[in-house]
Amino acid sequence: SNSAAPDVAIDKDTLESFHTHLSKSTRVLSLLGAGLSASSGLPTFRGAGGLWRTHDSINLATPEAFDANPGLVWQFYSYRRHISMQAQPNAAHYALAELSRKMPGFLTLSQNVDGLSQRADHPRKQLQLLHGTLFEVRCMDRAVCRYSETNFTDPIVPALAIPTSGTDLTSNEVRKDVSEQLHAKRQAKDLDISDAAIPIADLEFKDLPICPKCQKYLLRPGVVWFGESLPWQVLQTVEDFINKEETIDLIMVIGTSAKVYPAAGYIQEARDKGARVCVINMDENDRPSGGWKDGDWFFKGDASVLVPKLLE
Ligand code: BV8
Repeated sequence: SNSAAPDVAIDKDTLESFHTHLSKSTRVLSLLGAGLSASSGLPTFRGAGGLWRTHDSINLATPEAFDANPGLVWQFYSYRRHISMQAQPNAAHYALAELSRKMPGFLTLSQNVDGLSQRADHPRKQLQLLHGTLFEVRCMDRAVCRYSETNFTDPIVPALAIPTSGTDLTSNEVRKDVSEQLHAKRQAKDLDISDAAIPIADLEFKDLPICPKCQKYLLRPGVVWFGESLPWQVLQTVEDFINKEETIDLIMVIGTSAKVYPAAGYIQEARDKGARVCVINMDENDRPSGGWKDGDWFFKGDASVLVPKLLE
């Protein structure tokens, strides 16, 4: 559910000009980022409470990090699976799903791996998961074994249960206190699993998810790490949409710092096909690189409040 965000004042004329353009649009893209799920309680990667701030993303979201310390990387992803499953899609996720049903030419490109768009019944054919999802896991051996599965088991293996600080959890009083501490820690600052409250257990290979098919390699999260290519079928689908003959009317850039490529590059590609740009962001400084054009819109505020207003 949405945090009780203060109602966002939107300039009437600006909103009207956007609604007029949207009503005449047939080919529309959206590029979604972590800010879309912020109101669902999930931490973003940069800015206040950003995930990466306490960790260099290179430490946690690369194949090298996984090879070097699969236990640490799995604790990071197991935690994000846990909080993503606890979270609920917000009004913006539902509004985007609704627009998809009304507009066959609307394609959503999501950088988010939290699964919330899927749980808002976003039509699957109109949702491209640029960076994969936390809820697919696959064998590390992509050449021979190639096993992959959809998996919502939390924790995926017992050793990845969110460790408490060794507190005896028998009494409810203690359990309540620990969960409040963990929750407070989560809300108050970055996810820092190197913190004392969530000690990093030294997990052995045998403690981690092992591929049930080949029984030789670890399973890994089905996300795209830095330095890895986006799934070729996703790249193909997006390029096919963009390279169609007709122009693109609009790209909505929602809750993203637009710093990660090639995802962020789609904004310019849409512009090159005639699209006007509508940015929805909490921070007025987070505008896509490549300059601001006449006719673009910028709506400052919480996506979970703004997006339903813009798409109604
Ligand atoms: C690749 C999955 C090559 C894992 C992620 C140029 C071209 C190509 C590549 C590169 C390039 N330059 C650099 C690179 C390398 C790299 C890259 O882009 N690095 C960046 C840091 C410069 N790119 C790659 O490595 C990509 N791969 O290019 O491979 C290749 C090609 C062929 C063959 C082999 C290799 C792969 C990148 C994918 C990485 N994986 N995620 C995981 O999630 O753990 S990226 C991850 O970070 C997310 O998926 C997301 O994409 C990104 C976070 O960005 P945002 O979603 O924008 O979140 P952020 O916190 O930054 O911003 C939140 C925004 O919301 C803020 O603006 C904030 O103000 C706003 N906000 C907050 N609250 C709200 C709000 N707005 C509205 N309402 C609110 N309530």
